[in-house]
Amino acid sequence: MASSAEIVEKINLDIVKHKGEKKMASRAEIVEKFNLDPRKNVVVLVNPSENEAGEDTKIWPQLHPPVSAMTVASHLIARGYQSVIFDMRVKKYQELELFIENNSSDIAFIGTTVFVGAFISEARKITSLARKFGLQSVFGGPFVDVFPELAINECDSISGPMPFEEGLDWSMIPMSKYQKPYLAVIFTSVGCPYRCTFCYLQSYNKKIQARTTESVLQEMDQLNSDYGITEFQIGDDNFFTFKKRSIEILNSMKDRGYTVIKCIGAQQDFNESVIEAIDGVVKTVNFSLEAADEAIIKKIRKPVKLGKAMELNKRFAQMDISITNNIILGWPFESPDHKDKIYELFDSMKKENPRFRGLIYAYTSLPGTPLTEEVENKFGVFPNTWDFWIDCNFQISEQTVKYRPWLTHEEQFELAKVLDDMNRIYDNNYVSRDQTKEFLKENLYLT
Ligand code: B12
Ligand code: SF4
Repeated sequence: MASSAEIVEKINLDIVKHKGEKKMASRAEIVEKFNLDPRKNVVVLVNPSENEAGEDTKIWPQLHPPVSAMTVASHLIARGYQSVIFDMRVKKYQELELFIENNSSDIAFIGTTVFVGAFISEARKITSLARKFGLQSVFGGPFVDVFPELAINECDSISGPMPFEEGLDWSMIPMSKYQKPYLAVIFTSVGCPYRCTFCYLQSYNKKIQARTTESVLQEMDQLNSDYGITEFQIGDDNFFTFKKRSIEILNSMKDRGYTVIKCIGAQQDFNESVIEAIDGVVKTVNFSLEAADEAIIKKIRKPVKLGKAMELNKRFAQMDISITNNIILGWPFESPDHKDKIYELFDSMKKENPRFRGLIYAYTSLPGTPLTEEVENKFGVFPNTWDFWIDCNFQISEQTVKYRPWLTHEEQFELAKVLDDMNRIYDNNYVSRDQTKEFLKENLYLT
């Protein structure tokens, strides 16, 4: 059987080898690859919801835009396809079905983005809908990249990640100055050079791709002139992979009076010139530690040092910059005092920087990562089926205990309580644990 990487390579929609160079597939090549009717030129791209369709805006007033679908749509539009995005977090299935029914004679295919979790079962619904109207269902997205051989059984064709050079056409979704319902999240790059063993980037060979400074600024300028937006979030896995480029982007943003509400970087990349460029333009920096214990940090190959985290936290406090730092509890191979080490570390970070926010998650095995493989070697292989990964998310529930076989059910529900308390204490702007507890007690959240 061909490996996942070979299958992805074989079916990749947009990259075709051309005398050793990469070039974008033309419309004719897309027609050939997917066996499409060349007369049909409408593509429906569906971003499934993990909640009931159309309900997300009631829960969160601001949503991450459907960037995956927008990226695919931008490619297809450039090749003459009219692309329509249905984001099922804000739309109902009846609306999607009605659109398909009214336009089925023009629809070339229905494309769906699939992440691990509830998105998987939603994607299955989309295939049924496509079949009802005799249309092709095409899947892409991070889960498809990890398990192409499972995905292909659930649809008609699959496609790997696409080249990533141009900005997105934001007129495909409703945008507004107030960033409702969508935040202005710009991806300037994808991928990361580090090799943390738990990270989704290690599940498959995701290449680093970075856009030019000009293309990024052009996209921001467009959002500014169309909607008056001056504040942007940067969605990159690691914005500082290519420091010179990131510094150029930040300096040009400063010149234009733009700000970055949040960006993510790996601790190692925050050198003097990066910190200088961040000053006065970035409001929140996320540099995650993932663990408060050097032994775990070494085991997961995270390129961080706890001492440097403290220094950075202090520097950012002086610059009035907020910090968010993700940490994971419940690692396989974790020592029992990890919890205490997190309390100790986050207490000191909060004391140094009242704008420090710690976000604590339960470790959950993600499909295909080296750490999941290690877990499987020790605790047994997870079923290699489409259905198994439907419940996968970072919350602890009856449905998700199966992704942490090194802990009993009881231990996991105990862990859930600790996470709850920790998040209440550190995910806010109070300076000390005592001060936070006082406040929460008064507000009856914490007993
Ligand atoms: C925004 C986001 C979310 C948003 C979803 C927003 C949305 N679109 O609806 C929310 C907050 C809801 C979310 C939730 C979760 N997420 Co999330 N999320 C992301 C994030 C940060 C950005 C996604 C993105 O826009 N990427 C940028 C685009 C350009 O890249 P892309 O998605 O890979 O798309 C490319 C290709 O995949 C392909 N492609 C994509 N779709 C399609 C469709 C077609 C038809 C084709 C042809 C090609 C194609 O082309 C695109 C361009 O190259 C990613 C991390 C990341 N940096 O990617 C995690 C990520 C996708 N999430 C992940 C996870 C684990 C989760 C959660 C399970 C976490 C949790 N809370 O418990 C939940 C899922 C909940 C559930 N049970 O269903 C993992 C997925 C791992 C995997 N192998 O599937 C990721 C990769 C990060 C991680 N932590 O490891 N997430
Ligand atoms: S530094 Fe972050 S994005 Fe990079 S491999 Fe590690 S966890 Fe993944």
